Amino acid sequence: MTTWRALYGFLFVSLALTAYVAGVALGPLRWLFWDPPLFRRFNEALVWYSGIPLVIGAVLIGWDLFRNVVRLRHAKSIRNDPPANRFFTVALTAYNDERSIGPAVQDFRAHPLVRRVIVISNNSTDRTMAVAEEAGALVFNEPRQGYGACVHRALQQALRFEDTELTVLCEGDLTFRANDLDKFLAYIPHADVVNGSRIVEQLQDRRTQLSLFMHYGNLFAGKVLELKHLGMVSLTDVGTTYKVCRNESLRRLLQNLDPRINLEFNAYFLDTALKLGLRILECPITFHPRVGTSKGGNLNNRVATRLGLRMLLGIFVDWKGFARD
Ligand SMILES: Nc1nc2c(ncn2[C@@H]2O[C@H](COP(=O)(O)OP(=O)(O)O)[C@@H](O)[C@H]2O)c(=O)[nH]1
Ligand SMILES: [Mg+2]
Repeated sequence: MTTWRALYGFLFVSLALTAYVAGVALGPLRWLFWDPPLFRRFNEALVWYSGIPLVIGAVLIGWDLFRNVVRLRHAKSIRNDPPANRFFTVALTAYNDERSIGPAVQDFRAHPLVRRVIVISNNSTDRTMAVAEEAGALVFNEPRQGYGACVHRALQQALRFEDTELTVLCEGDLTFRANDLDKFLAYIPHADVVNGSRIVEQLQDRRTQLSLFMHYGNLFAGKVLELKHLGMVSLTDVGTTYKVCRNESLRRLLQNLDPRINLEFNAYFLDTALKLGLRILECPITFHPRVGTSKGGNLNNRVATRLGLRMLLGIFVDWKGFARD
């Protein structure tokens, strides 16, 4: 069930608070410099009428909380279904990542529960494919350019192996490490997809891509997505690639995912899975400095802001608008 009322209620509350704070901030300016009567009336109206969206928002949030979420919480249960087969197929995305892909493949291959590592290169023009192969990975090229196309192909390719039930999706840029697979394994009995969260202070290296802005931006977007699926999930991050999926659930999910959605793909993946009623559970993971240059949303705060706004648009409205051929 999608809790649209709570989501839009939050939008109304945000609008109200913005108007209220702007109104209060204008007060001293008026007092100090300039106070024509019309401007004064506008300023007072801004503060006074900000109460309207505030009430509308509170009613909408309350409606979902007390009518729908209460019902969901009553029907709640803990799933405890350990997979019969605990081995992983690991799929790593790579785009001109020749500096990191070798050690990334070796790191995952060294984990005792990893059956194989596959690398999906996305038209890399450097030695990514050769290095991955030398490190012992099965290597594929995805010709459709873009992070979404690369991730979609990685999941599709991993599902072809029938000797594993668990698919790991990760990036080959050394920001994520194989060590965390043990944490994922502890969580998987309770979920269809265990999604890594990088937004855990104690598990971030000092020099990661996550600036203060990106840290709180991801947390904010995670909470907004949670508002859309109240009572079903707890989220603190929308941008991690690193996740473990049960193959039976992933098969169903993948049919509903459009590979043309690009850098917004992770938030889109979570939103779509939740709409299908899949159980998503977050697991704290360690996050390390990137080796090689970022080509994604973590390049700088400006790029991250644009990506964040697009993710919010996808959550509030729809993802279809972001599909690019
Ligand atoms: N941005 C981007 N990433 C791609 C593409 N194709 C594959 N990828 C891979 O997707 C992952 C995310 O990109 P990355 O540069 O690490 O972005 P960041 O995690 O935001 O710094 C990496 O493993 C890339 O190699 C593409 O066309 N664009
Ligand atoms: Mg990365």
